[in-house]
Amino acid sequence: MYTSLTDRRSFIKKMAVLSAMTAAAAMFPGILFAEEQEAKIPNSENLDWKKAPCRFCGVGCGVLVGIENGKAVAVKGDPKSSVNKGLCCVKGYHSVMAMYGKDRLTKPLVKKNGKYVETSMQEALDLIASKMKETIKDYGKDAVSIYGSGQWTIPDGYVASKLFKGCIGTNNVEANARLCMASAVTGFMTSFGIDEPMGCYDDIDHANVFVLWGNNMAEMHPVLFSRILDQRLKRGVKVIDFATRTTRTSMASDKSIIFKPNTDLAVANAICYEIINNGWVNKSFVEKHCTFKKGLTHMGFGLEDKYAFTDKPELIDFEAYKTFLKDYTPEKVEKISGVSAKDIKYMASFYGDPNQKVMSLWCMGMNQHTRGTWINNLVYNIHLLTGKISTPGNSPFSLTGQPSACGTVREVGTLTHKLPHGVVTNAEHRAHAAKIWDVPVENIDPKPTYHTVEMFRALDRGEIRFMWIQVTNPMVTMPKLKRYRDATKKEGRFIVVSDIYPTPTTDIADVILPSAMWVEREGMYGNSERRTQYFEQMVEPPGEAISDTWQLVEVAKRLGFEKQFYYKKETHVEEIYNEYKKHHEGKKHAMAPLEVLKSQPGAQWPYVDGKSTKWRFNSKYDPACSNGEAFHFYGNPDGKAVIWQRPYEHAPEEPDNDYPFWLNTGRVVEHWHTGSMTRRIPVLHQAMPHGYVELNPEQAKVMGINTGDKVKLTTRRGEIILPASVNERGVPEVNHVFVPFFDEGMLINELTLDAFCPISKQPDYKKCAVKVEKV
Ligand code: MGD
Ligand code: SF4
Ligand code: MOS
Repeated sequence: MYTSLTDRRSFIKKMAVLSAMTAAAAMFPGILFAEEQEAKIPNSENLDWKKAPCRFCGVGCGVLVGIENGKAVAVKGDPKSSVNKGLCCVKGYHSVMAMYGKDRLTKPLVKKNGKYVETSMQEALDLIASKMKETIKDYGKDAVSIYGSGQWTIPDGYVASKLFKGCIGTNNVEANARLCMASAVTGFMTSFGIDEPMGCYDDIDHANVFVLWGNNMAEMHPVLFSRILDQRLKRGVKVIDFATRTTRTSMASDKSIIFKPNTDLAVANAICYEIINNGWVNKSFVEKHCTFKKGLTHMGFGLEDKYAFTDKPELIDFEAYKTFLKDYTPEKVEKISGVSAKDIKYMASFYGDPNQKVMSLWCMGMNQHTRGTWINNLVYNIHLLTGKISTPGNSPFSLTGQPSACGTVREVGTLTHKLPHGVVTNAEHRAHAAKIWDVPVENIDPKPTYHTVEMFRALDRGEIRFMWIQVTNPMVTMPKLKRYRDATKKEGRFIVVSDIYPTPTTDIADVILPSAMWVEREGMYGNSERRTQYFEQMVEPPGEAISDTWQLVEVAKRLGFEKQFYYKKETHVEEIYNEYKKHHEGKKHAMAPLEVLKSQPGAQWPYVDGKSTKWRFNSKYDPACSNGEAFHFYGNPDGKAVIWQRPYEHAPEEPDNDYPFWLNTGRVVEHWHTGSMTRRIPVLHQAMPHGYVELNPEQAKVMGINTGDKVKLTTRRGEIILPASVNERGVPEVNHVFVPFFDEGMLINELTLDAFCPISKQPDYKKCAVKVEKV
């Protein structure tokens, strides 16, 4: 029996090494650690090497895991993987160590009189099922919910969706990818009518110019960034970093351009203005393949409960769009954005030059944005106006944060409005899913319920009474955390948490289930380039830990859905994948057979006639194109892509006299999100032992703040004290600060704002107003 799981976490704090920041500063993603890892394994040829996708980020590197006496002891990059060609980053190389932290959860724990008591798995599952039944009886089916993850394997997310949407009949299914990729999804849906990138990582080998739209690739997508730097050595390509803060990416780029928060909207419009004004429009492409639309504006930020918004798109013509752009001349936008007209013209010149192949890359800078859908649309506009899309090297490319945000959340559809391959609001899609799920079609509710922020608000209000949280740590990662943490603790709420380690989220659980992670079980992930990758079970999970899929299937059976969850084999994965594949049949989205995924480092959907598709919407590569033209944007009924008129608008909270700084937050290369795994890997923990606040060096000097000094940050939502970091990792602008979110001891989300993009419902973690004081 444990009186407090927090005690079990205290060893992390003891491991902190003060001088380790210097070690981290000397380390560059990739390369260095390859040698170190090899050196550690004298008999690497005696190990049994098995292939898997990396556990951590959405790049989805292929790795080989070295097994010795039933233990995973080493990792190397899989030279056969076209993603990483044998390379890994520091997290990948040390990933197996994440399984062997001393305080793994090994037994189900049930809270009794404020204390956690070990119980058997059978009893814990019985308790969960009976609580769910009771809640549904007392409060209705929409009082039970599941909050999952882009780190769910495809089978985990699939059975969750089938149980909640198909069997119980509630759309209370959400995942942390709402915090992460939702704006990318609505960007794709509004511009192309179908989700996920048209291009692939091979674009890196073809492009001459790379424009990074607020994407610290050197730390967040290190292996892909290494591939870009490798192309620079080989072919002299150009890298332009367009961002609000100077990072390792800026330092490694050919040009760093800094803009004021939210004004990327204005700059993107100015680039389009330049393209049109200079006659650089690819007229035949635009005439054949594009339409122009505008939507509603000034629609607020979702700060109030039950906020609802539906856009009203309207067709416009090219002339109207041209007139709209007159407000966005480079000279006018210089005043808004702080980017010189010269630099705007410089960026536009690459997009406008028919001889340059341009790849635009982005991730959280554009997605965590209260106008996230818009900025995704605007970058597509640039590529559509110039026809630089869907061909090798001409590629607007939305990168993904998590290993299966695409595979599990977007493709399986674990969001309130989604179904595997479809949306709940469409009768045909419901019928199709119901047939495969073997449930009456009336079971599937045609109305979406709550997106993530609203789901936690509904828990607070008491509309939701039961929440099952799997593979995510929301008590660290929700914005405006206090409200949502207090919600979980209210009387009459029942929270189940499946995790592998104690976390601030297990701290608020009524039942904790120990999960088997990554290669302790079988599964698949889907990465940013539509690549589905399989991994087999390689080692035994500790104690009674078991896969999230199995936990869900066992509870489903207890709820009376034996028929729908009858799987012949103990591991279920093969049967579940084959069932899941049926949802995606057809040329637009077919998934590769399991045998193919087992035999090679993944395959890219649409997988048709035994082949992966590298470039979609281009009839040379994509078997789903059928209009007889070179390009076919078949996601939209008219076969065309949409160029959107979207204006620049302000962020919901900007610095003022009381809170004079911008607060920006994000990740660091060493740590995976909330650090629950990577902080248990000694070398990563020592390299980056605790959170900090980065300040502008000149301003820090004026304020008398040096690295290590204590600084108090205050927003309208809360305050925290952190050590300062000056001139170490990143360099913010004057009146800006940056704080990473990996340290559960310094919860930056106590301070962040829960405003979100009205279309995607994705919160903006990159912008709010903060006061900064030395203490
Ligand atoms: P993770 O640390 O990835 O963070 O937020 P989270 O998903 O909350 O949490 C994964 C959890 O799963 C960990 O507790 C880990 O121990 C557990 N786990 C690992 N493997 C398994 C398994 O196999 N089974 C189970 N059941 N559990 C497992 C990420 C989220 O954070 C994201 S995606 C984004 S993009 C947002 N970014 C962001 C930001 O930029 N700034 C701020 N301030 N907040 C942010 N929050 C969001
Ligand atoms: Fe893993 Fe991402 Fe690093 Fe590749 S870049 S090794 S997928 S964490
Ligand atoms: Mo969040 S999908 O990992 O960046």
